[in-house]
Amino acid sequence: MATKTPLLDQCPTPARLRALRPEQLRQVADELRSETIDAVSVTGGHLGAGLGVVELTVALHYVFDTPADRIIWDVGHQAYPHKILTGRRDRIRTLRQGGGLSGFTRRSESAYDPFGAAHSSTSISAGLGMAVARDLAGGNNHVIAVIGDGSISAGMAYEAMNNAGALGSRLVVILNDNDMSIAPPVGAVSGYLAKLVSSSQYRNLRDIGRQVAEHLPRPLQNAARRVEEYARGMVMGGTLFEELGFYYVGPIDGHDLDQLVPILENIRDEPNGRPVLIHAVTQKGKGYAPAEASADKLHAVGRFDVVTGAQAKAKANAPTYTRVFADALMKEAKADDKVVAITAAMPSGTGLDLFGQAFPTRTFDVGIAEQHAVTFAAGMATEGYKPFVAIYSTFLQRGYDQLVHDVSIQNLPVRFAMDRAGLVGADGATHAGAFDLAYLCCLPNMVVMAAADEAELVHMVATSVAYDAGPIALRYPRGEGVGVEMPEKGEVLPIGKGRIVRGQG
Ligand SMILES: Cc1ncc(C[n+]2csc(CCOP(=O)(O)OP(=O)(O)O)c2C)c(N)n1
Repeated sequence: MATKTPLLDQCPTPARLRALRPEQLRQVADELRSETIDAVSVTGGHLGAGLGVVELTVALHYVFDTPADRIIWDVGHQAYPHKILTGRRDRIRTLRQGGGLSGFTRRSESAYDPFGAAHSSTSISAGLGMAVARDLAGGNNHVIAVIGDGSISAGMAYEAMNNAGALGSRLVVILNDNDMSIAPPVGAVSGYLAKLVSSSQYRNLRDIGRQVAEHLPRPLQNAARRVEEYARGMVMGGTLFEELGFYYVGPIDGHDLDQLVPILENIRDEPNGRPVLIHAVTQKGKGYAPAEASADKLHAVGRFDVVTGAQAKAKANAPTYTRVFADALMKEAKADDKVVAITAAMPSGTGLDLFGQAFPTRTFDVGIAEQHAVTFAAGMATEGYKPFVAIYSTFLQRGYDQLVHDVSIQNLPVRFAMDRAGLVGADGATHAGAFDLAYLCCLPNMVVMAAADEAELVHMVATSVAYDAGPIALRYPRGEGVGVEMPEKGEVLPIGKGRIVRGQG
């Protein structure tokens, strides 16, 4: 363990955390942050997101009665500090190792993980289900969903908010707005959130409301709330979230425990609950200089040196399949101006960051919106374009009816580039590209190709550019190729012809 953590040592469970005085929480957060950095330096994994929610994690477990109160972390990649605080500190250096802790939340791992995650944008739906179940059973616990500004770009989040507003069940949504997805966030909602945050006049008036709330005894806090509502009405009119039926609180500083704790207490003690959305502004990678300085805020890392932030990188013997795909597609796109590329918030993971530099007007990052990505591609295909939808095999599952109904049944020539096909290692079962062969091969009109090596991948990219008769998918694994000699140019392969390869002995 790198640094001394005297207060964190006293908090093996949230119950012990709740015995501390509020003024001790700042130190707990600092210790929790350094413990998170130290653990991830040993295991690798998601770092930036967890560092951004350290204060939120402390405040939530301090104010709410977990695990009876449910905290649902969207995606779950930011939950390492939560794991440290909820009885798993002794195993935190087994994160993402065989037999160790999952890199995401998992129900079987802890009572403090009420919902398993890894694919994004499920938290509000799951939380609403829990809230409604509580109401039916006559319970009175709280349900809190924490969702990032990237993950709130997905359709599912809006389906859930739309329903929550109509049902009026008591549910707390915390929008963790760090102005980052893995890459910078895209789209109109991201612009809208930035506008909310930058409205400083609004913030000043809200601060008045907050100060009043802090200094008055409980019954008078309604007056404080009226100040807040007045402020909101005067400056912004209703926010999008209010139009959806939520009580909107924010933007607040998600690293300021003196602000977070009283606001969460106010919401906890609100007798006539309804859906509430707290807009917390945070900084991804907060408190660790190498993370704050890096372009992706160290979203995901290998093992690293805590002092320098330098990551241990194994020497590559061959280019990655992702890189080979991107290079091959760029070559094809130079020769054919109908080739366009689509990613759902994964430009670097799919290699489309490179494609985007070469062909910015022919590259579309649609946000975390796989369903939309597939149908958007289908629309482009109807107009004679050759869309390549580059999505990890596991995330394409999100767009399955779009694959069936919009692409396959209409026999539209959409090209699916499925990265991370097969097992993916440390991310575990939720990220394994295990099902694409089963879910694609059963569809009408669908051609499915699997590259045996990186040279074959180049030929398959060329084949899919040339193939206009219907949908076509190519799958390739995570990581490096096998080191075969690379062709100068991709060749169009005959469809329906395979190769039998036998191993020795
Ligand atoms: C359905 C789905 N698509 C893509 C991903 C890959 N992914 C993991 S985290 C992430 C970014 C999430 O951004 P945000 O919610 O803002 O959280 P932050 O990492 O910024 O805290 C993405 C795209 C995913 N987990 N699930």
